[in-house]
Amino acid sequence: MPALVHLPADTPASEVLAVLARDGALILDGMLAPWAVAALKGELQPYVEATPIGRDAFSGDRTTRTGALVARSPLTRTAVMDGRVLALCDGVLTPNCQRYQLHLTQLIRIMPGQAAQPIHRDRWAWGRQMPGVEPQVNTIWALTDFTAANGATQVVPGSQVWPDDRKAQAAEIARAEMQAGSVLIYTGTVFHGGGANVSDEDRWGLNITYALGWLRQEENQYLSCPPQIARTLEPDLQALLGYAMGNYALGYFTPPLPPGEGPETVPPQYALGGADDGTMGGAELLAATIAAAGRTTAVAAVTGSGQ
Ligand SMILES: O=C(O)CCC(=O)C(=O)O
Repeated sequence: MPALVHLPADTPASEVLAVLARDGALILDGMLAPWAVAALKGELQPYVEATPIGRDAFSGDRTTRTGALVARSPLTRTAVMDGRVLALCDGVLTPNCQRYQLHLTQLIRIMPGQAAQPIHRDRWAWGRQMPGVEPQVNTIWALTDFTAANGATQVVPGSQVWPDDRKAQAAEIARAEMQAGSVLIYTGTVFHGGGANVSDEDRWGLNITYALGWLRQEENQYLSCPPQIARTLEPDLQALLGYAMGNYALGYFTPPLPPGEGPETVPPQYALGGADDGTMGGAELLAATIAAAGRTTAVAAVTGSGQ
């Protein structure tokens, strides 16, 4: 059976990215101290206990999934904004977008008796398009120890280069066994799935994922963390939720007011009390768009195409 690489939490991002590029997944050990794990669990506990079990065989009939964690859990916000994880998002996602975004927050509790989840790719949420573009970076923060018995995530190292229809054999599947406070990092393209829980204890994993800024989010952050809550958060987190322009002219809105009573196109942060800067995304994004348009015009002049 293959094993996932374990690296210490303070490993430089460049080294972590090299393993992620090769294997599609790895574990960062010691990301949270025991007291921080206990505090996070305590904050999430009332919501987790009140969460009904999954709705279908894929989400798990002995699994609970608790969301809206940016709105509900201040300590989850710290995990979402963890600089060590964002450095990995910078490396994987920024080559293909101006801004990446929060895709999902979910406490996944796998309870005794849960069967193994089908092995899948998370990127299939968007269909089978965009081969060659990595759309997603995932984390699962272990809030209990993850063991082969209690449902440690199944991961197929190196499978990010497989065709969609290849089925992993048992001997190709690693288990993300790790201590509470460690974090499984994996891409949206690597094959993986929740593990079976054949123990008598719950497995708690805090799943926080990030995606290219021009894709639809799995957890609708504008509804899970609406403006009245988002306005209390720090600006970088607001932007990660989606309360910022994703690119030039991507993500503006118009306050639905009677004629003449409000501005027309404004950036999302206007809904949080921010200023309307009078642009469609700021000078930097405008300059990038004009430069790209210039390149396109030059190519068209040479090739005679309109592309
Ligand atoms: O909880 C896990 O270990 C993985 C869950 C998963 O892959 C999913 O729900 O899509």
